[in-house]
Amino acid sequence: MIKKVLVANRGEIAVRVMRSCREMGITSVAVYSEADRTAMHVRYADEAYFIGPSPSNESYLNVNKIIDVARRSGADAIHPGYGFLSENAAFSERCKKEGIIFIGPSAHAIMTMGDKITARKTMIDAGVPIVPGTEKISNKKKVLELAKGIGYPVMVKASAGGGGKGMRLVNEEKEIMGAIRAAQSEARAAFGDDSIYIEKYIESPHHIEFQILADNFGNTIHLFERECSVQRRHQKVIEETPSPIMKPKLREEMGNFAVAAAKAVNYSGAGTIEFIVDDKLNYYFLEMNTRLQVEHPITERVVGVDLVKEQIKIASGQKLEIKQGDLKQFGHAIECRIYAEDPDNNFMPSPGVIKHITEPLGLGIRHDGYVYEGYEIPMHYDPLISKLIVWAKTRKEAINRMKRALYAYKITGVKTSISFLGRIMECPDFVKGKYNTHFIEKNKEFLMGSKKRDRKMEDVAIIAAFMDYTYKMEQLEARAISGNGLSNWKNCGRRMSVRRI
Ligand code: MV4
Repeated sequence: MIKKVLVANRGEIAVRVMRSCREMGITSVAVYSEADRTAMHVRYADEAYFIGPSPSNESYLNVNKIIDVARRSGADAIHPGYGFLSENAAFSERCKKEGIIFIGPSAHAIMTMGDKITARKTMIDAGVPIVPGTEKISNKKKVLELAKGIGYPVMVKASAGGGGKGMRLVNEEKEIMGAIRAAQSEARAAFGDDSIYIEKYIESPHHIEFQILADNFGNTIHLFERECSVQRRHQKVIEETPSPIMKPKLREEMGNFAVAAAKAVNYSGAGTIEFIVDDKLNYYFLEMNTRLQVEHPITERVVGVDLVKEQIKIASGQKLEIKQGDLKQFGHAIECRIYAEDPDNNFMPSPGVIKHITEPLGLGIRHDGYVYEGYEIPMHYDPLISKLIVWAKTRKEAINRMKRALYAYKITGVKTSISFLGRIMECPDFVKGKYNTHFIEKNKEFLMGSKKRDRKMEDVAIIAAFMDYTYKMEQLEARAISGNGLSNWKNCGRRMSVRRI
């Protein structure tokens, strides 16, 4: 059994992982950069080691420094969290060589799924449906023929890409050569690999992903779906489970394909199979994320499983105790990602010192964060402040609970996305569950509140407050004049004239 875990991450996810370690009686080891000397994960951990300058390349991404801390601290395992080294095949392999347990999948699984062309081939062999498209484009003369066969519009995608990088939409034949050149040079610069392929463009898709768990004895289960279609520039904003568009038969089919996808790479640990689903409920494998994801808590809440605990148990060589047939979804969970950014200024990051924070509390609320009053959010990393997760028996109650929680959540010192998230909870398309990946773009008039819709409400509030104030002042003054003992010190004898409505 694992006794000591080095958490090679920071922020809310480092704290999240350490919480499960503590419950399991496992000692946690933090690593931290210059900017993170006062960070919560350092305070929370049982031990903490400095690993260098603030830029991630010189600290959280420095494999040698992290392996060195694992050695010095005597950690028997490393949890990579999400981002940073979590999907780095070379790091998984290096841990293995050093005799340190990597809490995650093998280098083989990471590599196969990280290369989208190889992943597509692997899915075909496993019988998992993929988006109609090509293999690697090697002969540019054949491109026009291949694209015509698929039918426009098509997408040109980088094999090393994912999360929207190295991707181009092509509406008609005359655009395709330019799109290929653009995608290739973007991919070469970002990944050092300019392999590309072509896929049919799915018009207004849903992004639905399935959580899976696999042990090292051939047992693989899925923990149902998460609906992740509320996103902005390939950044998820809100996730919920169950998906409003899911049906029992579809869920079972997709869940079985998710398990087959994981088995095809001999997967070990927690992973996610992403599907793209069109408006006729046709679904296609898009990619696999070989890590614990940001939005994992909604699955934990509705399915009743601690995914980090399961990751650690699997990595220490235990068999999965959970059977597929034992699992069911109970109620509804929604997660809002709270970012230090300014929704009224094109979501510009807003790093700075947290002056005040009041976190929402009460029935059905989970708050995964790491900031405290006086803490300065560094500009070097992701501006995620926290994740607000609510649970209720029904979707409608969960939305009302999220509204209540967002309203109670106060942060000053930095700009946050809290009010923007509140407007999503009020947006008719979201409330009805009728939304796809174009939701934010489609509803931007409604959601960009403080410039349009909300400004009106704010004005009404300001006018009402002023009327209330002047009314009270007038009463006070009236009392002063009638000689009740109060002097009219505030008005210095000036008479306020107010028209009461
Ligand atoms: C697509 C697509 C439509 N058709 N592929 C975006 C991120 C990357 N993971 C894949 N993405 C997409 N691939 C085909 N063939 C539309 C998207 C897409 C998208 C996917 C999931 C969630 C949000 C998205 C937002 C815009 C585009």
